[in-house]
Amino acid sequence: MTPLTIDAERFAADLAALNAIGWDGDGGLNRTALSDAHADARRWFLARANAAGLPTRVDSAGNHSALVPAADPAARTLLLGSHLDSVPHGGRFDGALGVLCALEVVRRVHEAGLELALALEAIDFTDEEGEYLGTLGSEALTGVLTSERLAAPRGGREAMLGAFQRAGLTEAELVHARRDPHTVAGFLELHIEQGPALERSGTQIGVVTGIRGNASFTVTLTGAARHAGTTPMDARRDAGVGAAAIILGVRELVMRDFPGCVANVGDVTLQPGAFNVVPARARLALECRSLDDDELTVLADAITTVARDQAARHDLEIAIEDVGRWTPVPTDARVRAAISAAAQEHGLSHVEMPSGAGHDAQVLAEIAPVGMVFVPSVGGISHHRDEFTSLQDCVNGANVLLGAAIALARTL
Ligand code: HGY
Ligand code: MN
Ligand code: MN
Repeated sequence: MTPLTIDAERFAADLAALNAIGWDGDGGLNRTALSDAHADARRWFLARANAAGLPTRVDSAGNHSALVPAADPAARTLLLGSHLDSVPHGGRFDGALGVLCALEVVRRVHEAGLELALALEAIDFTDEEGEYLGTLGSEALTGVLTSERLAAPRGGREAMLGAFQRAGLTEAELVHARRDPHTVAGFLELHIEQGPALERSGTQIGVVTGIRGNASFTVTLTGAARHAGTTPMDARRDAGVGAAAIILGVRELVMRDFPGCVANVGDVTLQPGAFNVVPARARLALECRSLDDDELTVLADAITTVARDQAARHDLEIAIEDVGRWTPVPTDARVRAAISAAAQEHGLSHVEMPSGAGHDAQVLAEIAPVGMVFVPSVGGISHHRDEFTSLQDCVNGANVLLGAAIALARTL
């Protein structure tokens, strides 16, 4: 029996329309969480769902959903989705492709009039990328969002509360987005790989085995502002030099002692920030990642030791603040099997592989079995305007998501 497939023409038109929302060409995609462009994309999502005759819902964490109820009103729900927010100057496929594929899956199930044992829900989670918090919407839905996290969000508390206000969200209401875990049968996420493996091996579908964990910190170094022209080089407490020493020291540590891990300093701000003043303060946005939780702890400790040693060497005070920790998680064998079977059914090559990037799926794993479908990223590029996945690869992924969702709605 030929498997149900998506409406590729409608899907392609929707992908082009969605890609344009927040796209500024040279600068890439600027659809950061709770921005105007993000709100435009979310309105577009609801409108497309309504146009297909699907009921929609927005919860108190701003998660946006399109629903296909099951015949039995007490049926649990299989969630499908990802995130419409992007990093600054990002790409058009990260997250957005997963939301569009989920929308197309629920539209096709609805149109085909399939009677499934589970309700289906295409969901767009709020602030996955961490403009403010990181996986905010999925943490609110699973109930793992804590007041400690909200007290020290990666993007700054004032900025987060301001964004909430503009978006009509309130911190107090976030907790009401929590779902009874017994109502969630599972979570399926389609995502671009964001790395080079599938393209290099010429494989069409990635069946994700596990998702890397992440420990994020802000590191603040304090030295002394001095005249850059008159202060002897050996008499400076230069926070900028300390920051550079930490960046290089962390890279050296990870490449020498943690081969399967990564670390990144994605932002450095120096103050007062003038040509002719020795920097008194440096703030570093630092993260590190591992597929194993114990290793992540050892890695994070080793990195903070390097930071403290370099601060001491450069006669700087140091403050290190933990601003987020995402646990590495395995995907569920049943979900992996359904994805592999769907790829097989569509005659698509597929391979099991880990995810180097973090995803909402690793948060949903706290309450339900999860799985991820990867499609190839051209050149392995992501979080950049050149991020690209071919239309055929997108359609392949959506068809696999459709097949896996139908199978899981009968077996989970
Ligand atoms: O950082 C990540 O891995 C994801 O893009 N939020
Ligand atoms: Mn993503
Ligand atoms: Mn991303």
